Amino acid sequence: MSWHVLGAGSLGGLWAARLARSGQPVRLILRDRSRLASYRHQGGLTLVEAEQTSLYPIAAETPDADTPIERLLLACKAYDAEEAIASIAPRLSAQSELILLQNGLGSQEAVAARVPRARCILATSTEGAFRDGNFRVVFAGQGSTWLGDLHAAAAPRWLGELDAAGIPQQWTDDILARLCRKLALNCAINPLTVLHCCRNGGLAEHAEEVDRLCDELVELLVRCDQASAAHELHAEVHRVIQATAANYSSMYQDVAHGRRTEIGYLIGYACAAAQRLGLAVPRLDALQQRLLAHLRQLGLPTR
Ligand code: NAD
Ligand code: KPL
Repeated sequence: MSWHVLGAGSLGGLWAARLARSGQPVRLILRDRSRLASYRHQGGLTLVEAEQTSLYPIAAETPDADTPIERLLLACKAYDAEEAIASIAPRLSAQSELILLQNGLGSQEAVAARVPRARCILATSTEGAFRDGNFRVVFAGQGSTWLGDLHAAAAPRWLGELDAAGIPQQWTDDILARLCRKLALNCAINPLTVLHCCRNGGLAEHAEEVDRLCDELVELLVRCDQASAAHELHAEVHRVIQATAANYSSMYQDVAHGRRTEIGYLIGYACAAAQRLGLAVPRLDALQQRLLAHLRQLGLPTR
């Protein structure tokens, strides 16, 4: 069965290249004919890893191709996910299985509502990749991907194909807990790295500020029936700050490159969830407001 990859950027490109080189049929879905022409001109997708550069001439098409899509990796940013899935919705059926690889929360629900017949598998990844050119992906950090189904259905049989392709993955019966935990980490770390203009490790000097945010995040997670995601959150946040001390957070990098951030699916999602529950989270709200003001000042989108 063929894989389709919609969102042939950093992570999508990384997955597509590994699937292709393990001999599995893969097709990239590019936004329009002009992107397709540019891709064809390039001769394929380039993956740079461990100082080795390889070109993978993976087949590509536009969303309006008429073949059915049975297995899809959706690897665009959270804010693009709904529109991207709408562009291929007519090609999906009740047999279609989608992996939604977006950070944060909110986009997965919007995507699932657009394609109610398809099976949506949610994913969260600690792998790292970035683009250093057109259709060129640099594999920047080993990690793993957790996959799971909100309806607690069994793991699909094709997970073994990911292992065979060298894509480290684990199946979980509680993907929501994993996504909530990651969301909390991102809320405690990413906005502060932007506002203090520092690497993750720089937050060691703002431990008190981090801890007070964690207090509110723990309360929010517990109110959302996500007590397991809240377990020892403070310690985990400080562990991640130390373990990734030399790194710039993804939000820091987005802002530094003048790119749109995923704010609406990270701290924006958390603050909106608290508001819906009538839970006061003054520190998270204030942090969101400071971040929004900062983005406005830089002329970057606030959603
Ligand atoms: P990216 O910006 O590198 O790639 C996204 C790609 O999707 C781009 O090539 C864009 O052109 C394409 N796209 C957007 N809308 C489209 C549409 N309608 N049709 C076709 N293509 C479309 O993004 P990324 O860094 O790979 O991130 C994807 C998701 O994974 C994000 O939610 C991110 O937070 C998460 N994530 C990324 C990393 C990483 O290291 N890059 C790590 C963990 C999680
Ligand atoms: O996921 C991250 C990011 O930068 O987006 C970490 C490293 C965990 C910081 O929140």
